[in-house]
Amino acid sequence: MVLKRIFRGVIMGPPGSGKGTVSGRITQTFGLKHLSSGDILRANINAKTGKRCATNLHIKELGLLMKSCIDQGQLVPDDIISRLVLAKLRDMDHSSWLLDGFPRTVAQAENLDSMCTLDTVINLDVPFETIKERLTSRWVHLPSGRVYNTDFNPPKIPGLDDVTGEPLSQRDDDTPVTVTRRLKAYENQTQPVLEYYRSKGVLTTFTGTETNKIWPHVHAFLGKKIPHPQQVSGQV
Ligand code: G5P
Ligand code: MG
Repeated sequence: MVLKRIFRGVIMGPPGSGKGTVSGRITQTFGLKHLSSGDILRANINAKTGKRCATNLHIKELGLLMKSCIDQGQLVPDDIISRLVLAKLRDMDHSSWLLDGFPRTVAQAENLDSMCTLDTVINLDVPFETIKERLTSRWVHLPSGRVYNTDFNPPKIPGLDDVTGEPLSQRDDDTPVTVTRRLKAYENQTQPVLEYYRSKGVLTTFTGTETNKIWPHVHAFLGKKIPHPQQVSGQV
């Protein structure tokens, strides 16, 4: 019997560096589960702010708090995001996974350390100027998190998701002012996390301006860590 090895990975990088795009390729190639903290937050906001019942007022307020942080380009408080993400990871205990967008502060990294040991942390290092151009032409399918770009990877039919045919939308936090704030938050709060993982010896950085040029290097790197998709347990 072949023993399936559980793989634990994190993908980091500034907003718009291609974490979602590269994660999609990694999960397809290597059969890992993908968990994006931004997608979890947006799903929670949709669910919570939609509730009208008075007894759920605190839930609605929590949704509004998360939305207001995201819309202003600020990080959601550590305790809220850690609780949401760690709960999802507990449900995926027997799966191999790739975590995208978490941790974003040293406190979040310490919370993650308290529940698992990471095999690798991939850091996408893309210049801020490149990122600003990309985000204004990004379109997303909110229910699935699938990402498009009118220049780089346009949908087959303009404005519609390739898989479901549902309409695409633009994220409220992709305006130039909010993107600048998100990049500032990344510099101040998330860059120290890179140092945290570098000192633990698990960080590998991939530098470039084009995902198609970065991807072969990520692919080769992970290929050595995860030789065959069937050896990885991606099932829940
Ligand atoms: P998110 O949702 O985690 P960000 O800001 O970290 O958001 P984002 O914007 O989702 O990151 P990405 O995933 O790194 O970007 O990039 P992507 O979507 O794959 O690519 C961006 C665009 O570029 C797409 O249109 C893609 O098609 C295109 N593209 C990719 N490669 C290329 C290329 O080579 N060329 C070109 N031309 N285009 C390309 O977090 C959102 C908010 O949630 C909160 C925060 O408020 C955050 O701001 N949040 C947290 N708060 C606290 N702690 C946490 N851990 C939190 N996580 C989320
Ligand atoms: Mg993303």
